[in-house]
Amino acid sequence: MPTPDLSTIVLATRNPGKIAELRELFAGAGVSVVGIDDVAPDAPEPEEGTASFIENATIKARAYAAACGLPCLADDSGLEIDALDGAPGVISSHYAFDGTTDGPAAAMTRAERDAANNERVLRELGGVPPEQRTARFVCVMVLAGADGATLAQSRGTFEGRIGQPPDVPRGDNGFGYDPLFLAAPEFARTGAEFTKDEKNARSHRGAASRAMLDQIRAFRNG
Ligand code: ITT
Repeated sequence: MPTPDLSTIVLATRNPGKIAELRELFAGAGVSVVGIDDVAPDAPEPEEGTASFIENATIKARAYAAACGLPCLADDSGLEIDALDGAPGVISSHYAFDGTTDGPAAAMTRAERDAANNERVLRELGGVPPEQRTARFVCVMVLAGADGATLAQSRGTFEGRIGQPPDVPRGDNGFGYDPLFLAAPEFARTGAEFTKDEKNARSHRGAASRAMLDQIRAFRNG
């Protein structure tokens, strides 16, 4: 197989929080990283499934690679809460709406959706004691070549617990469920209280990115 040209990789996301984290993580690897809106602002958002993180990341990477003709890196991520049998899982971004992306969810800003999701999680965990509020963020990454073929996959996790009000929500950094998520092993600070560098060093996306970068370097040295 010829070595793919990975000098420029498009991040298959419009989530500004994720783009900021990933730019930071890929900086210095000699790979130029651009957002989908930089190269194909009109690319339609692909319809994600509800089967698995890997299926969703593959759908996103392939669709955006086809739309812009460049290698595309997609991640799919979410929060798994043990006491909720792994929910919100693949519907983390729209949990307050049972995963539905149209209707009232479509009229909300990302911040409003995050707040509604967080309220639902706290409501459903009402009365559950701290040691049973274990949870983890999961991130799966798929790199698709310009032709849509899968070139590499990686996975990372970030363990913690969902805090209890009024102790949480807390913190101004990050996004999504970060203000509720007390990171293991200390359970002292939420994901929203880590600096960007601290979060990247410990997070699911950081781990998945480093594993992906190792594979990209291997291609480039290849
Ligand atoms: P794209 O599909 O455009 O990439 P998205 O926000 O929909 O953006 P996902 O499908 O990966 O992203 O959904 C992940 C959801 O899981 C996200 O909206 C958050 O609610 C939550 N999540 C993932 N990583 C997180 C993190 O590091 N901190 C807090 N919440 C996170």
